[in-house]
Amino acid sequence: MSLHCQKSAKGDKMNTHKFKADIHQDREDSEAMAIEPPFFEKYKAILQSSANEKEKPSTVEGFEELELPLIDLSHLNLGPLERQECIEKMGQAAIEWGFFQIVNHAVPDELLNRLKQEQIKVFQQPFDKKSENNFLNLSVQSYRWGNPLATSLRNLSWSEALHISLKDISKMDEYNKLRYFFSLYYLYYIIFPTIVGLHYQMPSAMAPCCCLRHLISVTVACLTQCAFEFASDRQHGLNFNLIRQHDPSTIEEYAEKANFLAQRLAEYLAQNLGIKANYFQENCSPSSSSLRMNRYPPCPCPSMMFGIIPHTDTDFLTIVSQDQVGGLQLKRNGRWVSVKPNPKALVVNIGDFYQALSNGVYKSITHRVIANQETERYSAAYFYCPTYETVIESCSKPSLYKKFSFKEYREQIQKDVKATGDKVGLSRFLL
Ligand SMILES: O=C(O)CCC(=O)C(=O)O
Repeated sequence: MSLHCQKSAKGDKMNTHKFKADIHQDREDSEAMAIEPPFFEKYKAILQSSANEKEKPSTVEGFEELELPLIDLSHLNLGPLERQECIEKMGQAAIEWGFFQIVNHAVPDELLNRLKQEQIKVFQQPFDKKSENNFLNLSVQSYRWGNPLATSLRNLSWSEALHISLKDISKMDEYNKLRYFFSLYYLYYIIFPTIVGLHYQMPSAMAPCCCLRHLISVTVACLTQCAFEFASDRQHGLNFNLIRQHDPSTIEEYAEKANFLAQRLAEYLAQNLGIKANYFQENCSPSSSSLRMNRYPPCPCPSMMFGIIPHTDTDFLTIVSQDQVGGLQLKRNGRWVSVKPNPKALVVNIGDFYQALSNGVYKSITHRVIANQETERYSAAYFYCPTYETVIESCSKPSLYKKFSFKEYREQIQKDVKATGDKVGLSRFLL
């Protein structure tokens, strides 16, 4: 069954999309769309309700495109003066924009490219596989799409995501570890005996026996590897493939680098506020943070919905790696502005917890991603978070906010989202 988004004959491309329930079976379409989540099916009721037309969000008017303040992290390694200037510039951006971009961040382009390839491989799998419990050995909530709590045109989103808690990345890596085991097996039974044999110039009488042993070892190693690959492909419903297509170690490598970078950025930002240097080391651990890989498929009706709905981030700070398609927007002085993508930069934004910790000095800014009719977009957001028990308290007095733990904050969000469809966020904790 599919719902089609139709353009009126005369009207403006962006503003005159009309939805019509056109329910039919279209085999070719559904095969081509096998990877896509069933957005239209899910949003059918909201889209069909003409009353909701009035609620249409304004996502396609001409937005001003701005370059975020640019922080060159290589300046941290120049003299003390340049270092201080760089840290102050970062603080100023966190105060005035809540967003900045960083270059010379020490995450190699090559790794970012590999991460994007991993994302493509993950999201190009059939929707049925992606939404299976245990997809990539992760819990069922890891793969997300659309907005399950959408109630109106104001909160429809056209994107899918794999949200990976860092403590789960190693689960994704189980297959690789077994492969590693087989490589060791190969090394032990094939390479070592060959080297040792050559080294000691074994008597020629023993050579046939040694060859036979090698042959059997190679065969056993290959067959075991094949059996393993086959079993894991079957488990994931994939076609048997001798070379596995998925490499979770890239994701782990990126997450490690992003975590290191996030901690350093959080510490530099803390210097401007007099927060003690080891605050983040004490309260954050890599396993409390998460990586969200996003895919924004081309959206037939970009005037009707978002890529991601407006929100602030529930963390200390977020590091975003995005491709060059664009679509990220932030609210600045009451207006939506588009962030100009920079191929050399990562985007950093302040989250709710840093706003609370800094007593409102650093700003957790509402942002969103607009949907794109033609081009698919990828991004990866690393959310730097404290442990669940960490109590967040303003660093100066009088405090704007009550102190709260991450756990309390999360529970409040869950309640609010259920009751109102909106996260509400920090304003719940204002004194
Ligand atoms: O895709 C982007 O640029 C931003 C992603 C984002 O805001 C999120 O994942 O929460």
